[in-house]
Amino acid sequence: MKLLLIAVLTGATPFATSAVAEDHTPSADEVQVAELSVTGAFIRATLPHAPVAGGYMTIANHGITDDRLLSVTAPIGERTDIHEMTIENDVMTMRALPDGLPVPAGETVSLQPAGNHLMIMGLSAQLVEGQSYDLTLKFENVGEVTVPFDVLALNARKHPGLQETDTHAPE
Ligand SMILES: [Cu+2]
Repeated sequence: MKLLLIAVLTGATPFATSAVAEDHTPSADEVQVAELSVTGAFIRATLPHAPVAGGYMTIANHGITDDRLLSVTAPIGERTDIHEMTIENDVMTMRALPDGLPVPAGETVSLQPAGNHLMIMGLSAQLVEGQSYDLTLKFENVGEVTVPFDVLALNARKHPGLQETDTHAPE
């Protein structure tokens, strides 16, 4: 597996024009922090004035220590919750995970549409496909890591750059 190490980015403003030309093609680059790796991070684009947006990614824990995603901060939202999706009486409901999201040793945890997800609330701007925002993830064990989230289409289901790991996934 190709590992691409990305240094933790510092304080990039969402709409700042960068002197350095950047490749904005969604790449699903892997971001590593200690034994954790985050891949396929994306946010769904929003309609104008939409108050919330969903964020998705895959977190793999290659270590021998259980970890936990405690909190997330986004530059374009007042607050970001970690939501769990459950089905109660045939109705899909979501609720914030008060103790964060467990990432057990040796396991891979996916946040995906119709499943657990990040919910960015109080959006300060419309999210447009092709943008990218740096979200800061705080883990109990490995600490903070900044991960670029590509803004994909309104109905995106997965990051196009993410490698297929399970071709037999049920639909
Ligand atoms: Cu939610």
